[in-house]
Amino acid sequence: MTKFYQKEIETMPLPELRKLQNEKLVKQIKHVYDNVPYYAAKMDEVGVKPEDIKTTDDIKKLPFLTKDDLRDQYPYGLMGKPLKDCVRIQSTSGTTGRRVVAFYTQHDIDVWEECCARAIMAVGGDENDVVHVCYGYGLFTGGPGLNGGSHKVGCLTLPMSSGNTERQIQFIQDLQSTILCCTPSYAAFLGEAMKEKGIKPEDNTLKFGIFGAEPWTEEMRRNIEASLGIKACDIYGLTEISGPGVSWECDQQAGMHICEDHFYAEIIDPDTGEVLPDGEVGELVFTPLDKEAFPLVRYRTRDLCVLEREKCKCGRTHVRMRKPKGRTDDMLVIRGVNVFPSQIETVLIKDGYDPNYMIVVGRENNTDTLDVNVELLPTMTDEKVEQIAKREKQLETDIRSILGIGAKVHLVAPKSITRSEGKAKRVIDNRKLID
Ligand code: DLL
Repeated sequence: MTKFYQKEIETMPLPELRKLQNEKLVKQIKHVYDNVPYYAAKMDEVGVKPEDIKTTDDIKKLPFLTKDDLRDQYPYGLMGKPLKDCVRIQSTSGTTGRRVVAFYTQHDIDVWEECCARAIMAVGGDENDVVHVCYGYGLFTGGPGLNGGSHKVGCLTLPMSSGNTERQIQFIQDLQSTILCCTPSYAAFLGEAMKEKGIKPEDNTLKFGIFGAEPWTEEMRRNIEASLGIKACDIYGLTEISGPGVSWECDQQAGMHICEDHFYAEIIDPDTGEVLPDGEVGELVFTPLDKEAFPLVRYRTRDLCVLEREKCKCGRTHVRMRKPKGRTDDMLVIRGVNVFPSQIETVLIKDGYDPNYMIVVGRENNTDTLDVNVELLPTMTDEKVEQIAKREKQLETDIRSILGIGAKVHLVAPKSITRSEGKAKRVIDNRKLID
């Protein structure tokens, strides 16, 4: 039977939900206009005043915010509360120049953790569960978000963080973990590692998985479910809006319910900015309805997906989003980490190479692979094989220190990478992500 963390809100009849959203939106836009001069100026520019926003239908009058605005205003320019009222920051994994830093008041943390608590109970968890969190902890929102949600439900929480697979397996066995939280690629890897150790799916205590932070397919879901002997559910979120828990799948595994009492979602045409009807693919845009410290309005996520309104069998009324189909920008999510081609380019140029390279992303055994082909300079072509291998190792070390994940570097002959007359194509993404 479906479990709920906040049943009344999660199953709220639509007219009541709309009323709640409208009330919150009116208050929120006033809060932003009064406290975020940067956004107030944007509203003034298009001649919209807080009084013009009475219902969610009016939201289309408001200007968008994009990642560029966030980079521009880094770090304090979009804050809605003074620093003394903030208790936490989290940050995206982008490491070049200006990363996105999001601020939280205690209220913001409570809302975020409640959304994660909803996700844990929606898959079937309750206070009897042992929640094994191997998302990264620290600036990344994965670990802290699920950790907080698990506390709210009252589960025994294992703050494992990522890596050290031997120890993960030992703790799963010794502490009898029942809910696994990590990226789907790491879940697949754990499944493989357990198999190699001769641990059968029916021999572990795991029941459910809450996997997200990167795109994954239905095929991958089935593989993970079989290899770990669990039910695997998707969870979505982004640092700018709070972190994991913005939406999540219930035990029906039929799309991710957006916590609509906290986040108003729209789908827009990424080229024109026009709002699209439910069921059409477009860019997902969020307006948090009660965030205090970092209150973004109409934030363009660059994630492409579809919203579905039909009522879910679980009884929840909140809209569902399908798995994101990709992104409108060039950011790659590799093993859950955000990677920009420009980060790799920076390393290459710093190490003395020309920017003639190709990034090849693939997927082997359900884990993302990252290869970087880089042209040798003509002056290097006479070097011995050992010398070239040493160069490759050096680049791999430098790329890892910037990205935080490993890449395989291949130095190739000068002029062997196709030049482009228009925009350069730097990435070949061989992962088949669209269902
Ligand atoms: O990845 C938050 C998170 C942590 C979500 C743990 C779920 C679990 P960021 O690092 O800011 O935040 O990256 C956000 O990752 O815009 C999507 O492109 C992608 N993403 C997140 N969840 C999913 C998912 C966290 N379930 C960016 N499916 C987002 C596909 C996802 N893509």
